[in-house]
Amino acid sequence: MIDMTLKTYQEKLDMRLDMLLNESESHYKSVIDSARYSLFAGGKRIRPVLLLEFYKLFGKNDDCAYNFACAVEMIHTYSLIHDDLPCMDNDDMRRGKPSNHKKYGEALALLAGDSLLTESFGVASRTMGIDGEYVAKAITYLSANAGISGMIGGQVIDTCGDFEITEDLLYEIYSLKTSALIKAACGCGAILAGADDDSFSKVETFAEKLGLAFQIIDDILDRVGNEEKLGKPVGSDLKNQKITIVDILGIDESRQRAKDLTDDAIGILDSFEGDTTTLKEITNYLLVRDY
Ligand code: GRG
Repeated sequence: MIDMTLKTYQEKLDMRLDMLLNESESHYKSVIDSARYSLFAGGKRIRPVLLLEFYKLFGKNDDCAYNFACAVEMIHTYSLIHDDLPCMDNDDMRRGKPSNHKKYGEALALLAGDSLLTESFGVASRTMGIDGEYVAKAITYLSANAGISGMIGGQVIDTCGDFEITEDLLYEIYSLKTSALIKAACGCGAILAGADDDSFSKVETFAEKLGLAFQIIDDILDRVGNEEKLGKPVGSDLKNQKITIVDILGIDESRQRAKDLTDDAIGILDSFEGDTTTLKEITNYLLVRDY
C-alpha cells in the first residue's frame, strides 16, 4: 500500500520538478544537466511527501503545496551532491549510479548543488494559492533548518569538528544534519496550512524523532546493508573513520533505539484528529527500509 502511495506522489513530484528545472539551450546547460542527473536519480522523495501529507492533515488540498515540496527536495538533492564530494564523504556511488562529481567533475557538481540550493528558494517563493504570509513564514523556517543552525551546522560538526564523540553529541549531530531538513518538510507543510501553535509544536517533535530514527537506520545500513539495494558500497563511515551510533550501541541496540523513536513518533501522530494513516505508514516504512 505504502509503495503505491509513494509511487503516485513520486510521479506527480517528478512532473513538477521536471517543469521547474528544465533544460535550456544555453552555454550553461551543463549545470542544468548535472543538477537534473541527481534530481532524477531515483530518490525516495520522502521529504516532499511528508510536507504534502502534513499540509493535507490540516485540512488543505495538496495541489497548492507542490512547488514548496519540490523546493525541499531540491535542497535535499544539493546536500547529497555536496556530501559525496571528495572534500566531504568522498563517495563514488549514489542511488546505484556514479555520484555527481564522478559523472560531471567536481566543479560542475559543486555548482549543480549551489544551483539547486539557490533556485529552491525561488521555487518556494512562487507558491501560488496559499496566503503570502504563510509562504514567507515557511521560507524563513526552511532557511533556518537547512542553514547554519540546522543541516549545515550538523555537517560542520560531523565533518570539520574535532570533538570527542559521545552518544549525546551524536544525537546533536543527527538532530542537525538529518532531523532539521525533515523538520523543515513537516513544519512547512503545517505552516502553509495554517496549523495552530500547539499542533505545530507536535509536528516538530514528531519530525525530530522521525529524523533521529532515520539517521540511525542510515548508520545501520551503512554497516550491514545490502550494497545492491543501497546502490552504494557499505562501509563508507568506517572508510572515513566516522563514529556512528552503531559504534556506540552496536547493531541490535541501535535498531531498538530506532524502533523506540518510531513508536514515539507514531504516538504523536495518534494525537492528531485528522487522518494520519499515510504518515504512519511512511514512519513505519522508514524503520524497515533497506535503502
Ligand atoms: C555546503 C559543501 C556543502 C555541503 C553540505 C549539508 C550537507 C553538505 C550535507 C547534509 C548532510 C547529509 C547528507 C545528511 C544525511 C541525511 C541522509 C541520511 C540522507 C539520505 O536521505 P534519503 O535516504 O535519500 O532520503 P534519497 O536517495 O532517498 O533521496
